[in-house]
Formats: sequence, structure tokens, C-alpha cells
Amino acid sequence: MTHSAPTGAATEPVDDAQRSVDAVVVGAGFAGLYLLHRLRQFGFTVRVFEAGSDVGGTWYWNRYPGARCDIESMQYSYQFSEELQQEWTWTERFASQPELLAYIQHVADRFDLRSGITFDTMVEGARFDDSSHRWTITTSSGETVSARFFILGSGVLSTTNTPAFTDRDLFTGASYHTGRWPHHEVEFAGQRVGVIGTGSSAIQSIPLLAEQAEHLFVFQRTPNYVVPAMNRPLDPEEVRAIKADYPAFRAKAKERPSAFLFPFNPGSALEVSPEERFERFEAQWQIGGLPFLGAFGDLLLDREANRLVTEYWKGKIRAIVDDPDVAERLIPKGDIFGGKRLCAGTDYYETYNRENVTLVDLSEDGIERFTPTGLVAGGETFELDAVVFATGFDAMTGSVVAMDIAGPDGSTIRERWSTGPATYLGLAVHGFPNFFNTQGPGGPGVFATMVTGIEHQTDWIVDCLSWMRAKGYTRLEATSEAQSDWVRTVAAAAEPSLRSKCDSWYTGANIPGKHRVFMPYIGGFPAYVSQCSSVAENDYEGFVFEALPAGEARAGGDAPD
Ligand code: N01
Repeated sequence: MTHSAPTGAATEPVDDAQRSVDAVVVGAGFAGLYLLHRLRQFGFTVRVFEAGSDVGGTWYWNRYPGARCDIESMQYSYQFSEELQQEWTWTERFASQPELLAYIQHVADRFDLRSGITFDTMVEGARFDDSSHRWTITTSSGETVSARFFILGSGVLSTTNTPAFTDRDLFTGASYHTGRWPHHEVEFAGQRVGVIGTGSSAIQSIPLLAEQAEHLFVFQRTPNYVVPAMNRPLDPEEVRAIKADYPAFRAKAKERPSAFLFPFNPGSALEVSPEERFERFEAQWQIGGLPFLGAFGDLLLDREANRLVTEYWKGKIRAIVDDPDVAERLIPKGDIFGGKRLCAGTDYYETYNRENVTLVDLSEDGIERFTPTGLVAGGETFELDAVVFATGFDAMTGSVVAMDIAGPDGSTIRERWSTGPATYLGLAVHGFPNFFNTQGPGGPGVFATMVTGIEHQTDWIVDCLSWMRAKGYTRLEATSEAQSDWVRTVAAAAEPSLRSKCDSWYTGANIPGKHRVFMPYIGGFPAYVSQCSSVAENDYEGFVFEALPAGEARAGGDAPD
């Protein structure tokens, strides 16, 4: 395994050529790195801006105890390079954050990507100029860069959400957000620690925090459904078998709606005997993690099927948690099983059997206020040395609307999306020419393995840019009609799913005041790929193209033909 220096790289002084490039990319996580690599491969000049001090994106920021991926390592990784697939060896079924970060650092070094990245720098604004068909991009360091194309790889879950709790600033103890965890060891031994939230981040960190803390208080507003991850070291035989024909393995995965392979039974939970159903749930439970939802094909489509899986799951939890009152408080009331992202944990429910762990129910009154030494909830005062905010993210749109991205008429994406995000193919936004977003609303996002989805969208974008270059076009824009049609397609795909009926970050319900709409496209990865391919094959149907006179286009720093 190759490990590189902990910080990105000394950023070289910027010369004139770097002030005018073909593309500016935001973010140096999985998306930004592959965008940089692919654009360079096709002869485009690129600058990447990254807020962090190193590559990694999600896996750079989310360093909380227990952070790991819930998609299998052999599938949650790049496939664009067979050499890379062969030389890297994952050690666990589900990679931990340090291993994922080491992998991303290895990719950055192996493909010489650091030289294209400016670290510790946020893109603050971008404005499109219709006379030059170029974006002017401004950064937190005061730099201004001109680019023909402006492309985001800024992350689905990267803008953290810290609720505006009353008197939060009065608290004098240590406080952390799981999504902005310090880069040094955090010591909790001998401390009274409070964790706020019981989503995936909390579920992974709670068992480890409980091992360290003198006492752990878990402040739970809504219980979540958690299944055991069943993480384990990877068997070298299993790895060898996949590597023997990795491309075929990947191709099979891409035929699945989620773009990852797991045992899936398309049958109905309602059409089998109770015994058969139980055996099926049990078998899938033993596999561990998200595949549990693959026990039957209608668990997320039919309320009765969903009730049946919930009943099975409740039996498991009641058997694990010693105190029946605590067990009941850990069981969601009336929520759809899998409506929010299913959480995969290790010893999560077992942790509530520890003497030093207290579950605090916030469902009635929430957190009343913070004090200098803790917080008040349900009329009770909790004295705390440290608070961990595991309160999630302003998902999918947060990192986009954080920037002032203005189209030719001066209106911003933030304004346009205040009534809900609208995109064409999840990739482009009407009114914002030469702009692309990856893994944003209207795209599959987390509903298809992230890295696979990133590679597909990146390849599509770079093919489109190459096609434009060959045709001499300097401007593209999604039409309003194509965008409206796609928004309808996204809504129609979501409609049959019980997920679209739940409060979750998928619908924006986790952020007070955020417009409620089911944001990702859940029609499945193959359908999405087919739609994107058909648009490309039909000369990028749904986009309009323009060309500046040749001399003017060249003056802007276009890539060579
Ligand atoms: O965030 P979340 P997360 N008062 O939004 C609570 C991915 N991920 O960081 O449900 C009190 O799920 C909130 O309560 P409620 C994965 O896609 C993946 O945990 O709104 N509590 C909830 O319990 C995941 O879905 C991995 O009532 C408040 C919690 O904070 C996504 O990231 C690991 C509150 C937020 O949960 C987000 O997960 C980690 C308030 N005012 C994350 N506001 C893996 O790959 C919010 N909460 C395994």
C-alpha cells in the first residue's frame, strides 16, 4: 500500500496559463480526481480547487471513530484502470476511512494528480460571461480564474448540518461534528460525552465512543433501522477470484439498479409462507449490511411487505437489547423500513447493554438549550465534557448553493433551486451554460455505487466536451423543456417507492426550511446510463450549442484539437 504525505502538496506559484484553462473543477474527492485525470487524458487544461489540505473528499473529512464505507471495498473503488484494480488490495469487506483515504492518496500519486490541485482553497463564486462563453471563477484566496467549463465534484454529503440549538455557543466543553472530525487523535477517556443524532455516522461511532468514554449519552430524536454490517477481513481467495476477471465482475454490477452486486431475490415477501419468509430474512441478515434489503423485491414498494420486514427486524432488536424499555425506544414508530438510508453497524444495539451508556429520548421536546457545562433536554440537565454532533448534512444541494454560481442573466443556482433543484440528467442546469454537476439532484447519487456513478458521469461529460471541441462549439446549455421533462422523469421514478414518502435527507426533510422533493433519480443505474447514452447518440439532444468565431474561442485558452 502506498502512503503519501499527509498534506496535499505545496501549491506551486500560479502562472498565466493557470489563470485561463479549459475547465475548473471543484473538489478533490473521488469525483474531482477522476474528472482531473480524464480531462487531462483528453487534452483539456484543468484546475481543481479543494477546500481541504489533501485529496479524499468525504474520506478526508469524515474521520470519526468507526467511519467506514457500507459498500463492499471491491466494488467501491475506481475501475477506469485495470492496473490500478490489480495492484491495490483491500483488506476488509467494508473499507475503513484510513484505508479509503490511503487508496485515494495512492490514486492521486499514481496518476500525478496533485500537480493539478490547489488545496486549502474554496471556490466562492462563478459567473458566466456570454460574450466570451467563459466562466470567471473566484476563490477564497482571492484568485480569479477563467474557464470555458465549470464542473462540480463537490460531494453529495459534504456541507455539514449543525442545528441552531439555543445557547450552543455557551457550551465550554469540546465539540465535534462527525463530518469535520479533527485530524489528530481525540481522547474521550474519563469524559462524559454526548452524541446528538442516530444516523449512519452516529451508529458507526457510538460503539467506539462508548468504549472510551466514562459515560456516553446518546440524544436520539428519531430511532433508525440498523442491521449488522458483518464486516470481516477479506479472504485472499475471494479477492483473487474477483481480480481474475475484474472487468466482467464490474460489468455484471452495472446491470443492477444499484450498480453493485449482492444477493437479491426479486420475489414478493407476500407470496411465500411465514416460514419461508423468515428463512429468507434470516439468510439475508447473516450476509450483513445493505443487502438485507435484497431479501424480497417489494420491501420498498409495498407497505405490507415493509411491515413484515419491520416485524422480523423488531424481533432481532428485542433479542439483543437487555432492557425492554430501551429496546422499545430504539424501535422506530411507524417509519418505513429502509425509507431513510439503512444503517449498517457493528455492535450498535449491543452498546445499549453497557452500564456507561444512556439513551436520551428527544422525540417529545428536543434539546431545550445548551449550558456552559452541558445541555438540557426533557427538563433534565446533562453535564458533559464533550459533544459530538452527528447531525448530518445539507445533502445533494448544499455544496452547490454554498457558492455564488451566476448564469449570464445574473441569477444564481441558489435562487433557481430555492423551490427545489431542477436539472437535466442530473448533470446540467438550464440557465447555466457550460456548467456540469456530478452526483447531484436528478442523478442516481447514492442509489448507485458512488464511484461507479462518478466514473459514468465523468466519462459522459468529457465525451461531450470532446464532441463540442470537434464541432467547434464553445457554449452548451440544457433547454428548459429537456430539463422539465427530466424533472418529471425523476419524480415518476420516485413515486412508486416508499422512500419518497419518508422524511429523510433524500427529500431535504432534515434541513429546516429546505424545499421538499425527492432529489435523486431512483429509476436504476442501467436506465440512467441508457438515457444519458441516448442523449449523446442523438447529438446531445436537449442541449443547444453555439460557437464563437474561431479567433475569439482560441484566445480564451481552448484545448488543442
Ligand atoms: O446524518 P443523518 P449522518 N436535534 O442525516 C439528528 C452517509 N453515510 O451523517 O432523524 C436532534 O442520517 C437526526 O435526527 P432525525 C449515508 O448516506 C454513510 O448520520 O432528523 N437531533 C439524525 O438522527 C447517510 O445516510 C456512511 O430526527 C437532530 C441525525 O441527527 C448520510 O451519510 C457513514 C437534529 C443525522 O443523521 C448521512 O448520515 C456515515 C436536532 N435538531 C454517513 N438535527 C457509511 O457508508 C438532526 N438530528 C456507512
